[in-house]
Amino acid sequence: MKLEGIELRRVAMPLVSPFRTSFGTQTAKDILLVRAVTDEAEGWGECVTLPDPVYSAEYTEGAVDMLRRNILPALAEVDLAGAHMVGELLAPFKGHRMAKAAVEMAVLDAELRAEGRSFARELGAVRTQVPCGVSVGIMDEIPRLLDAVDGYLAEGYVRIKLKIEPGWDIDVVRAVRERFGDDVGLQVDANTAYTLRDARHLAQLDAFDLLLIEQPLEEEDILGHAELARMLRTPICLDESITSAQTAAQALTLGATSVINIKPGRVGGYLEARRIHDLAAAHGVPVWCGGMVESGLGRAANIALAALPGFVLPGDVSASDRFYRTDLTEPWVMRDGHLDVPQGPGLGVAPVPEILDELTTWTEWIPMGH
Ligand code: OSB
Ligand code: MG
Repeated sequence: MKLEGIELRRVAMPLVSPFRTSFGTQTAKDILLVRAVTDEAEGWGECVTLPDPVYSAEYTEGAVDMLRRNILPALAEVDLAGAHMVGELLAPFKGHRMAKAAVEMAVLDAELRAEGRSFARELGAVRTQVPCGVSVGIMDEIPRLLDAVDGYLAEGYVRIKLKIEPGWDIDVVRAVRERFGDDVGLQVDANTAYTLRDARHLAQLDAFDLLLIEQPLEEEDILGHAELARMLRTPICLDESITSAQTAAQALTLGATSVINIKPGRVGGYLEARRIHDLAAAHGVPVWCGGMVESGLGRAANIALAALPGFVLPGDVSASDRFYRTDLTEPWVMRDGHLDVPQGPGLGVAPVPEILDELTTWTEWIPMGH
């Protein structure tokens, strides 16, 4: 396989409704795509950065700069035999895992399409369908939230995740339990909005039999999460803090997390995501697939990952219409609370040309010949 060039592309995708988390409100996505063109096939990668460094240190303009300045020049210098080489080639550059992940995904897609193999097969999927969870944003008032949850349950989602922050937590969870009962799979995500001083407050969540609480404390506070874990019955699940298999191993050893949210972009790509899956499985620790409001491209790869055996909890793997009226690809449609794992070569889906053209705001071609 010979990498001929990489196209960077940005697409503007309106969201069906504002999505509010403890770090801010998104009303539209400005998605950075990476298209890897080889002599045999082309592949797509999706960069999951947000416009501002409010979820993690990365942000979209920074990813574009890093791709141009360091990542793509490093790839241009070598004969790239496949996606397995990307991580090691880029290891000299610290951090910037979402930017690295996007390139690795594009190269992997091109490689797999050329060979006629799917992401699911390559990663080790054991299921042909995955159950769908949905992440529900913070709202202005509880009745509106209950209407939203009611709608998602009616559509068939098998698990609800509520975004929480101080002032939007215990009462909200109680209201959802009172209205929808104890059988609904329910979890919460704080996106680092609390401190250890809130431990007794957060312990009130123990009354509601939640699947887990995601990332209550700041990203770097592994020991704080270990201490909090000893004070709560609700399992702690790290998201932001887990940036690699190495940090995952440390967090597990220290007792800071008993479940892991695996997001490929956050950890540098689907191959590192699989390593974390394998590590967690060896520890008997359940994992689930997180989301970053991906288009149909990133969603396809996430569905394939979520079909690995250790993904025993439903992920933030929802249908296209959870976020988008028009997806870049054929829409992902949920049936009976599940999505079908894509089985075609590579991602098994590609952007619809007319939709891609219409939503594209910028492109840049970077040749790779050397
Ligand atoms: O913390 O899981 C998170 C979206 C953007 C940034 C961070 C998070 C999220 C979500 C949405 O919760 C998950 C999805 O894509 O469905
Ligand atoms: Mg999260």
